[in-house]
Amino acid sequence: MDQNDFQIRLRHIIQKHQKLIQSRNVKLESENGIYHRYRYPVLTAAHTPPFWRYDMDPKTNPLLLERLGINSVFNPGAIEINKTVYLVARVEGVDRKSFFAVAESQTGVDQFTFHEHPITLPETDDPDVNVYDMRLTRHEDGWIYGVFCTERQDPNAPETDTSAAVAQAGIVRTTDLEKWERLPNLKTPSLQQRNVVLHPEFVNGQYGFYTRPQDAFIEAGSGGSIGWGLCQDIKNPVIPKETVIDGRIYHTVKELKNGLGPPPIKSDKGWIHLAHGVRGCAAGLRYVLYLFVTSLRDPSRVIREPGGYFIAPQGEERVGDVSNVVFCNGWVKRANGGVLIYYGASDTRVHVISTTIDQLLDYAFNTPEDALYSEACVLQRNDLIKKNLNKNMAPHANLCTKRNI
Ligand code: M1P
Repeated sequence: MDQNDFQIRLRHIIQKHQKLIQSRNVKLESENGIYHRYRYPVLTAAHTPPFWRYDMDPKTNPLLLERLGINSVFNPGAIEINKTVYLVARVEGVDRKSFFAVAESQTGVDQFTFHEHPITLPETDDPDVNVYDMRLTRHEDGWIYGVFCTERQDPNAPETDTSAAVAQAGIVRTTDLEKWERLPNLKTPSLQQRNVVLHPEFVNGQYGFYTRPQDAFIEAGSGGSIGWGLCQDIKNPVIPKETVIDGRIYHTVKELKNGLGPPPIKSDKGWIHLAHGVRGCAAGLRYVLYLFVTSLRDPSRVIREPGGYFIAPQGEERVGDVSNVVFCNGWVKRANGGVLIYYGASDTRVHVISTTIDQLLDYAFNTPEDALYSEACVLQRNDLIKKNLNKNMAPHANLCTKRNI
């Protein structure tokens, strides 16, 4: 490639990236009245700046080859600061290692642009091999905390086992998303932790953490539910006692395991939580998102849990590195009562849905609970049908059916 071709191709790479990050999203018609999906993902591997991937010096890269490829961008933490939405995304290189990087947008639904450099995360004495899924909590103590999963090889695994891993909760804090202070990893009574979330307010003068205890790295074992514990000193974070607050239940969306998503949003009716529930099937694990509400007086007490999933993978969301997964660890409540929910699709890209606090509360308090048995589910549905037909609520509704013989 001569100098001219090199420059033409480089310009093309940069212009293509520019076009992508300047493109607008399209709000789609709501299919359920609860939220709106958007046509395009808000972050993908292609959104990462080309200068993170290419050596742009014709002397050292005369063929203009990609040197450090990016595989995927997913599962971001989210926060709004001065009307700008910031995502701290999980960016995964082609070497499988994840790191964190900040992208920002004024609209929150499109034009997300990465900051110049990814986050250089300070280490503890025992360095992380892999880090992912940061939850951002604006705490009433004045700091913005990032709680993430830190993973390393299991030191107790037999020498022949090169994949056994230990996952723990790492903690950083910042005031500007630029300078990050690393605190010690959270200590809990469990062997492994993932999906740990810091509650935004003090509870009985202590820091409250939602946890997800598990025995092994992939299998939850005796853990796998959403737990809760209090910690006295955030600089020496220890949870002496962990209690399950939202357990796994047979033949529900959270049969195999579950884990809390972003920090809860406070509303006048309770703390609104979004979580992921996992079930196993012939195609592997299926991850969906579900919602529940906890008490304002005691954020560890579930007061309402609608049955079923809130959102499940759809269309292209179903396909990716780990297919059939939606996973959320970031949402923002906007000043007008709107809520933007960011979710990773199949461990590959980030999508957004928009809704409002009113819609979430209506959904939470008026959607029936899981009736747990097929027969009970039919009765539940028949109640709805009877109500609609008796009261002639929807005069055109019976056009959709034939009368029973
Ligand atoms: O691959 C699906 C998800 O698996 C893990 O979540 P959990 O601990 O609940 O199984 C995480 O690695 C998450 O990042 C990933 O999206």
